[in-house]
Amino acid sequence: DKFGIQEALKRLDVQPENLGTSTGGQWLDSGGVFISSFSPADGKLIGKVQVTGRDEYEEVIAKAGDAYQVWRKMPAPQRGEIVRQIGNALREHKEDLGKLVSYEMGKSYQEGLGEVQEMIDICDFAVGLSRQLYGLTMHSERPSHRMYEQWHPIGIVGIISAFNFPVAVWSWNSMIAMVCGDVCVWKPSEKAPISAIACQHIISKVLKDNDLPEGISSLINGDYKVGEFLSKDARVPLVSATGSTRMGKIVAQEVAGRLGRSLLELGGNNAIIITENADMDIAIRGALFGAVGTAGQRCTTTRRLIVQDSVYDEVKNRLVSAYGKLVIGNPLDEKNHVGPLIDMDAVQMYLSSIEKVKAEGGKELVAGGVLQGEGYESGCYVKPCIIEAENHFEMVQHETFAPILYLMRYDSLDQAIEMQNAVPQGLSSAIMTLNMREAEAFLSAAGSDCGIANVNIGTSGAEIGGAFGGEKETGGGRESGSDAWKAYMRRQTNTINYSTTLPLAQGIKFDI
Ligand code: UN1
Repeated sequence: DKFGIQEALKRLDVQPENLGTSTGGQWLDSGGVFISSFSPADGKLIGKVQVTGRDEYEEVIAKAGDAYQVWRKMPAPQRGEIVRQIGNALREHKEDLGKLVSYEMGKSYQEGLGEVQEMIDICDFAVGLSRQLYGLTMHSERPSHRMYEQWHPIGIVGIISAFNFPVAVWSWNSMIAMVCGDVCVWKPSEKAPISAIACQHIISKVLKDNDLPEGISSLINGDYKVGEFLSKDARVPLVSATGSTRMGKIVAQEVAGRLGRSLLELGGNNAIIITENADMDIAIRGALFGAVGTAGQRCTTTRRLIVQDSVYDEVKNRLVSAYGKLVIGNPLDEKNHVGPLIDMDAVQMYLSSIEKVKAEGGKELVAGGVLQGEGYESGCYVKPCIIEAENHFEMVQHETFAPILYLMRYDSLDQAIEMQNAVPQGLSSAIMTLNMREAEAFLSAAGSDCGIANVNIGTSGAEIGGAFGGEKETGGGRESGSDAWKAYMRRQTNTINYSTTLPLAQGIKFDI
């Protein structure tokens, strides 16, 4: 146990076999089957987590409903105080949790720590927000009337998270929802359930230490069938789901079928435009981290590089040489840059995407392939690759969750922006340029159509303070910072008459 995983698991209260259902007060035994979580880093079993059954789900929802009665009446700044304590508990466990995330998901230890830092940051943000859930006041058209709006909690929020950010994206949702007065039910990815178990232990302790009712933050586990409990349940007014566009379309339809709300953060197909006016050092570094960071498994990963003709060869040569220096291996070993893919299915998708794009005419500049031999026993380590391709290729239009970077050329900036937008997804985008006209054109109404558009920064690695999410097949939802909190509340418009008569709006006369 060279990296101290067993010690970390112990400190995080993770057992070899874990119940998968928790109300935050108690763990429920469903008597059901267990999901095994294997590390893509070394192929070893990390632990098992029991799948939630219908009965335990019912108990979780009942407890959540009861807790909501209490939680919604607690002043928001007091709820913020609880979230502040959760942030501090996460600070105490930052190294252990970062290590577990790295080991279970396969991202580098640095990125694992970064993920826990995002959780801490969102807690701090939510604490401040708990005193800033502002509504507007309006001027009534009627004398001696006051009109204003207030934001109330919405109820039980279902959170379905993905394997690639197994804990941070949950925290964006749950910490904000909690200060808003909602109670949360979390279904983590069945590919990274142990990280969720560890978080649930941390959060349950804070809730218990404060004598709060169980049901404020619950955990359920299993595959899409357990996710369906949430999306089909009218007692869950909001379902926030992160994952593939395919999954999002199903969740959206199920939730819409009962006129619930969904908040979706789905696939990306993010591009960086590199113009002839780019600072090339920044452009290459940004593209490199964007494309190979987290082994290409971020929804913000850079998948397409759209490069101006006159600098195309320079970009190509510098990238090919940088890829040659990448060290691939165990994510917990800090000398490695790139870790494994999540599992063998992901490796198959990676391989078949490369085959398909080659069949469409793509040309490999840096060849892909699966690594074998010592240190690569899990079978999940692949080589980041670069393929010269065209934007309209079917595979280029598609999000493959792997380190495959498509390189394309452009002539005029208009053409580059058109290419950048000509995909079904709309999450993140970037332009590398020192030219103000180019940068502003890219950010204008006729520029990037994505939810995130950066200048001289890659497509990934957003800060929590902004609203995170994207357009088109990315699902339209916004999470995390700015006013994303509004999605977790219901708005109420209040008009109060303190006059001695009853004037009607629009001057309507109605006298008897
Ligand atoms: C995701 O991949 O689902 O902007 C989230 C980023 C991270 C979050 C990614 N802060 O890359």
